Amino acid sequence: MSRTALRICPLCEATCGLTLTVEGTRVTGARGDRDDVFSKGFICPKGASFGAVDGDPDRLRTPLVRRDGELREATWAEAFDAVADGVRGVVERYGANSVGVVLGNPNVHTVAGGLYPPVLLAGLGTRSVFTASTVDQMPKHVSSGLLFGDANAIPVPDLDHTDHLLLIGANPLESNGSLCTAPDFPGKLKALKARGGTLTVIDPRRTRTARLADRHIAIRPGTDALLLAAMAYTLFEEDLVDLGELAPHVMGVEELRDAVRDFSPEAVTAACDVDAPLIRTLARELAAAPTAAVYGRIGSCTVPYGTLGSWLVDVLNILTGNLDRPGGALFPQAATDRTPRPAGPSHGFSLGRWHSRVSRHPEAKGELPLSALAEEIDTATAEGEPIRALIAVAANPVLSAPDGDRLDKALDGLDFMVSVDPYLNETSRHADVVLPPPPPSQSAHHDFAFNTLAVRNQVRYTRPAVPLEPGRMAETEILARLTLAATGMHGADPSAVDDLVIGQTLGKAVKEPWSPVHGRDPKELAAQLTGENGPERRIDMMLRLGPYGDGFGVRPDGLSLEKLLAHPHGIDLGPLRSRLPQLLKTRSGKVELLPRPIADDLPRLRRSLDELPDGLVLVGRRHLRSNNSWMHNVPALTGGSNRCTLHIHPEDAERLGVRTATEVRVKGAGGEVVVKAEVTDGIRRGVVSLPHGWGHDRPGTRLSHAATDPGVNVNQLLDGSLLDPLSGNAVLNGVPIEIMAQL
Ligand SMILES: Nc1nc2c(c(=O)[nH]1)N[C@H]1C(S)=C(S)[C@@H](COP(=O)(O)OP(=O)(O)OC[C@H]3O[C@@H](n4cnc5c(=O)[nH]c(N)nc54)[C@H](O)[C@@H]3O)O[C@H]1N2
Ligand SMILES: Nc1nc2c(c(=O)[nH]1)N[C@H]1C(S)=C(S)[C@@H](COP(=O)(O)OP(=O)(O)OC[C@H]3O[C@@H](n4cnc5c(=O)[nH]c(N)nc54)[C@H](O)[C@@H]3O)O[C@H]1N2
Ligand code: SF4
Ligand SMILES: [Mo]
Repeated sequence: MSRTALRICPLCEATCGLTLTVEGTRVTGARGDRDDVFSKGFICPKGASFGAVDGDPDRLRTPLVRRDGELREATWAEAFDAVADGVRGVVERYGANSVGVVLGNPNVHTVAGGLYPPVLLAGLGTRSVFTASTVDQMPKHVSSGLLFGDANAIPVPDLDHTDHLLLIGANPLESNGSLCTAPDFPGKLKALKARGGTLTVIDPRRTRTARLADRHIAIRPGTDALLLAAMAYTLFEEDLVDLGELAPHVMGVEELRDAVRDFSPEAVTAACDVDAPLIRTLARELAAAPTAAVYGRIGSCTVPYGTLGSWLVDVLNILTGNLDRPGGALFPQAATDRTPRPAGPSHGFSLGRWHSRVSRHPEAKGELPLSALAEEIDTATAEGEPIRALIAVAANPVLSAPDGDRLDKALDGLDFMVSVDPYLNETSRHADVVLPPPPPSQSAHHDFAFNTLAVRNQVRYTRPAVPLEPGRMAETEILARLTLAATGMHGADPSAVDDLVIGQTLGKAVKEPWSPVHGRDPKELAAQLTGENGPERRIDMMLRLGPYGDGFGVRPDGLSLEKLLAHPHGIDLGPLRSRLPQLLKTRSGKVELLPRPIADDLPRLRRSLDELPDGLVLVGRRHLRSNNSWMHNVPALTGGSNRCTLHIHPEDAERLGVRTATEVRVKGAGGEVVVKAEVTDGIRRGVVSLPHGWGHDRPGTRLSHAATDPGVNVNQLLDGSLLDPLSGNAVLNGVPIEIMAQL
């Protein structure tokens, strides 16, 4: 007997609603949910393979604890005892900063990852915090923090309404979009063209997205900030600056004009390898379009000028009056966002409040660069203790962070390590305790992060599609118990964590004059919360306090968990709307167009004009049927064109004596790999490309299918020293390398 169940897909940022077919406790099929208010039936090959991903026989079923050097199956009680001993021992001997925490990408795809890590970090009080953000979008957080005073205020292109999209270093036809949650991104680009709009793609590779574009510009990697600065220059020079309704909310326009005066199209043309007249055309088109949006992603962030590039993306949106207006780039408003407070000056955004111990990298958003994790573990300094215990949640930094080999060794030297991970993989094999979450079908789902980045305001929640298997523990409970064990409260009831957060949040809300619950009794409010467990009560609280909430009875038509559960396909909250100046949290209460740290970093960009690189550089790529480091174990999603090969242009290949399927040795500052070449004119001359997340050939892992075609770890070519200085973000694109054909 089969039945169906709804489940929001957690496999990429598009958050499509799926209808699963369930037989017994097994997911045997998945199709797009046509009634989903947001995704309306869209599904991609990964979502269609949900059952295979969910039912992978290599997923761990019980905790593992290291005994006599070997990871062995253990009970949950034994595992948490070991965590409490391991972490508390290190805290007591060496202090809180000697416990490192690494939070990986899937935390933004789980309810547990949204709710518990903040409590864990606050309870531990460690500054040794590393996340996937610093190999990804930290430059965007920093530029938003500086421009708008809020690192999480990230404008998204209004894909459904814009007339002109300038897309930089993103390949949504493979990735399905990022920092822009849009189910059927490909369909939205086609619709843009069908309604007469234009699409320009800037990418050193002729990607599937580039092939859809009206214009593709194969820029030299790492030089987008120069190109964008030259566009800003052109807008000023040709008198095309028009802030429109934004004008009263923006300061620093004249200072900006001055700051970009060295970056004329003629000055940057050689560095970018883009003709100066074309740069002028790009600027004019942006200014002339009825509405337009500039959007940059991985290729614009993971480069030496990542923060400057991310800043310039929004600068162009602002100078052309496209920020915060329909058809331009807008700020979403999620249902679980905090209650909007009245507009006005706020505390602003600070950078570099402390520094990493070894290389003195500044913190950003409370995090240190993931690139520095290896040295923070393996290097002793006079300033303090190295990291001796590590808590890794949904993170595989051995494959995803720079200097993979060094990190692989460093993890072996830790006194204690715990991984919350469904797999025994390249990173978790080093752990002393592995705590496996259940497969996604057995977890509830809500997108805390991606709803703040979605092209339409909407809210959806799905309860587990399949009951928890006997012996399993929900990931919410795993993280609650881990938090208790690591912070000296081992053994307490996990709901204590939720009650603590609920008490604190309501206690604060009743004191805020703009809150719908101002002046009420937090205990009375807490007693009203519904839900089957702690995480659901917290979601109910967030919804009811939020911008669309029922305000605990003040707005009876407003949102609550109960109301959301009555709408299993979600609730549409309408198109994105203008939100300025309300959301600004800068000290001035305005958009600060030329913040000091940006102005201070511009001379570095200026100097890059004189440092034209010779030699080959490496960029990354993604494949539709893959996802970072953890989906190569699913047979249905591997093979075909989804392989770890080195893309190289025919002219470079010929010069180097390389042919398709030739083995080549690739050498970078951090190490080398040997990999098969794939000659293609889909990449520009002087640039080669390797995907990340491969290298599944290590002993002690349990990834039986991935090991049959392991690929190589591109991140062992990096040495961790190349960073965007403002954000600490790793440079993963435009990295100098050498290659030799293997004889
Ligand atoms: N060279 C290069 N390197 C890159 C990139 C690049 O473009 N080029 N991209 C970077 C980017 S953008 C990112 S986000 C990072 C991603 O790198 P990571 O943050 O390491 O994330 P993933 O590889 O997606 O998965 C990490 C781990 O989460 C586990 N996992 C899967 N599902 C769950 C779950 O439900 N719960 C838990 N607890 N664990 C789960 C997986 O088994 C895996 O071990 O890689 C970065 N590395
Ligand atoms: N199928 C699939 N989907 C995914 C993922 C996945 O691994 N697989 N990962 C998810 C994650 S964690 C993220 S962060 C998103 C990322 O989403 P996207 O940013 O869309 O990801 P990519 O496909 O890596 O696209 C980056 C593009 O930048 C180009 N590029 C490289 N260097 C430069 C440069 O210097 N300048 C310019 N202009 N372009 C450059 C690359 O050639 C590449 O085509 O995707 C998410 N979705
Ligand atoms: S596009 Fe992303 S969210 Fe949608 S089905 Fe595919 S993997 Fe899942
Ligand atoms: Mo990412």
